[in-house]
Amino acid sequence: MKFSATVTLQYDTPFSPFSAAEYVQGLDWIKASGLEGAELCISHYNGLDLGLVKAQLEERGLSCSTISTGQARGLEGLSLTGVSQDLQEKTQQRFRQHIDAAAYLGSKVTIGLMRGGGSVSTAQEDLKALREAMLPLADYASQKGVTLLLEAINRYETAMLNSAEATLDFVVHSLGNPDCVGILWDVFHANIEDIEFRRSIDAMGKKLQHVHLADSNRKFPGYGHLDIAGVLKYIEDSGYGEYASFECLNLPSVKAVREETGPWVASVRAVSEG
Ligand code: LER
Ligand code: MN
Repeated sequence: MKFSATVTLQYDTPFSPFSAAEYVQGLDWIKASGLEGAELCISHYNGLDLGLVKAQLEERGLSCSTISTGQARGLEGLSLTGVSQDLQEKTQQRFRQHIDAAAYLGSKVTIGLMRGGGSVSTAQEDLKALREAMLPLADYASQKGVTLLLEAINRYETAMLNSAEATLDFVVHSLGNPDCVGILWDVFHANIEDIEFRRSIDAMGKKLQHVHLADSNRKFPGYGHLDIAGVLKYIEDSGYGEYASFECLNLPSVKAVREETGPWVASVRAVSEG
């Protein structure tokens, strides 16, 4: 298993202990903490020098694990479903740019909140609209050799695809199980929605392609009530070789997140290797 942490390139996020202006320091911190990659939050490509970012990663021997795309939902109202035709087209175009960037960086692309919010009463139509929006993106991603990560997100943030099992069912039965679409399983969301962690991990099998790490209260691992090290050991023992990526709030403090990430990863590695 590889580890990464959130780094934001343009707009600040509560999931990174560094501001966008400090993103190079964020990369230095990831390297010094012994992680393999950065999960890059990219909102848009206007004025973004991706060649520079790639060089900054390479100088440090780091990879980009996945491109986190959701900021543009809040900032620009972009969404694959439930918005005007114009915004849907703009969202398709933005995802094609993310896929091009991922092909260049050798990363994956996340589809999280950009799926749209949906509603419980329109669930069937919402998922049909999501299927229609995702199929052309899956075709494009497949041509470019990029994996799309569809994230299971809890019901307080979207009505669509809350649990691992619902997301798996959608990928397999609605999208036709394309190789280029995997599942992003976020332990914080799973603690709200899933029946049992090991059951989800077993059900997802090889479709599990990325993991987000945060404790039950979205604090740094160890500050809530989840046995995250145990969950990671189970995932690792199932043959998982992709990323586990920190996406926790800066709680209990920025200082704690900065100082504890390296030792926490080292302790998890010691357990899985021992
Ligand atoms: C995105 O990865 C996620 O987990 C959302 O909850 C962000 O708000
Ligand atoms: Mn997440």
